Amino acid sequence: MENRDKKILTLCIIHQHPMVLLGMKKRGFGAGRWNGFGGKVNEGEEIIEAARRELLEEARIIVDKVEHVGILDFFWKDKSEVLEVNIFKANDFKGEPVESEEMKPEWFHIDEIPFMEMWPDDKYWFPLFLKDRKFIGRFLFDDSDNILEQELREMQSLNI
Ligand code: 6OG
Repeated sequence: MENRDKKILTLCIIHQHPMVLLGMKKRGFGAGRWNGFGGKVNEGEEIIEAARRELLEEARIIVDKVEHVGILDFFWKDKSEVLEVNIFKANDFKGEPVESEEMKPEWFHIDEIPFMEMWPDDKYWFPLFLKDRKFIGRFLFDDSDNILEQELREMQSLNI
């Protein structure tokens, strides 16, 4: 496990209760699913700066205060790659979300989050996200992206 290539990614969701801002991923990995905004962390870049950059690139919005709320590791049964997805929450932002080449933004009421059109892990951790909890976890998928195994733990802090 330790030798697998690990990619560090960000995922940022704007939460203005009772609404969340998601984007329809238009291309690349996860295309056709609603998700938060995010992507790969560049060499030498702070993870939180990567989260801000992706929000600007993908939704054209600027966030100042963002909170690191979750760390999820994703594994696939027959792939060596591991994704470490760092989840961030922001409540306020500047600008108006607009569609980019990568994402089509849309607001959802928390009772109408489209879990059937999201990554299958999301329905497990989103309730913690909405309650302002912090969490870590790991999910193992098969090659059709079905969950084979999962662990999810609420944490007091992510400084582990
Ligand atoms: P690019 O490769 O397009 O960034 N991501 C996931 N998000 C959820 N909710 N579940 C997963 O389960 C995910 N795997 C990756 C991280 C990919 C974006 O997709 C997120 C990034 O925000 C497997 O640069």
